[in-house]
Amino acid sequence: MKLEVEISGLRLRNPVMLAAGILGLSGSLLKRAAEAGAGAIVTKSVGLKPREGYPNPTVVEVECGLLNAMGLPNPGIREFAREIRIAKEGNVPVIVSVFGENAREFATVARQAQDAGADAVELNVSCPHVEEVGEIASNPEAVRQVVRAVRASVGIPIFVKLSPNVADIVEIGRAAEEGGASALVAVNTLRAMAINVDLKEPILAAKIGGLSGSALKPVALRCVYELYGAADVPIVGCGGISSWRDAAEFILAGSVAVQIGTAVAYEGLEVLRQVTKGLQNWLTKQGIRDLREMVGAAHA
Ligand code: RRO
Repeated sequence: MKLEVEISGLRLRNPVMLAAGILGLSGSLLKRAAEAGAGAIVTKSVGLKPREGYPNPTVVEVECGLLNAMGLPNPGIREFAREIRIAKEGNVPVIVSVFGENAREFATVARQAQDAGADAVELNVSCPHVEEVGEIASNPEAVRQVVRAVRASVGIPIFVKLSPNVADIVEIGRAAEEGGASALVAVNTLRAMAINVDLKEPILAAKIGGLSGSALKPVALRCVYELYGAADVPIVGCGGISSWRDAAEFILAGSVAVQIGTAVAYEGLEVLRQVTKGLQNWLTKQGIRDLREMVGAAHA
């Protein structure tokens, strides 16, 4: 029985990836995710120059998930190159999440990520609460231009991480594909907030952040379902996945692989292997030899 998937030439031993952000930018932590069974790992987003991010509090737990507004903290791609090399010791594809303030900057960072050994890049056009970056995701022309610029500057696969905070995700997905995306990742976090009733003020220092975890799952699943068939490139599901059943839903909706983020924060890295094993048992019980037979099966 085959759990291996190929996404635009990138071979994954299983379809369960570590999502961007959750383990930050430490190469050795990312390597541990590979050792814990991930099929591929995605780094936290990295930009051209070092960036501090927002002051605390940057994360708050709400009843149905996690709210974060980290504000893209990162050491800049030059400094990060060393961590990419360490992450690669895990022997699974390392996908470097990159961002920029414009198409040129995206292309420069992506090129440097490629030079440092990235197996693919994931373009973060969808950070929900950093204006210069988050706005790209709701503008199809801007998405097309960013992807086109990156396509002209790198030879590795380009994943584009889409936002759920848009009226028509299909229009944005198609724009990414037209620009030269190799795969679409659906989705980043949902714009959200929490208020401290005693202090009568927003809890996050940035006031508005992104919601991840179980509340996001049905939204993300709908996004994958809508994109399937509308886009020819593979779709990777992301949002509130914490069990093999969640992952199976995303596969049936049309994703060839899934990314797990918040559940790693709650349950640890073991969740990666648990989800993979669960998927394996599911396929065995259904008498299915190749996971790919299940991709999009809910559309029949
Ligand atoms: O760093 C962040 O605050 C952040 C990013 Br880059 C993102 O893409 N999504 C998110 O929820 N937080």
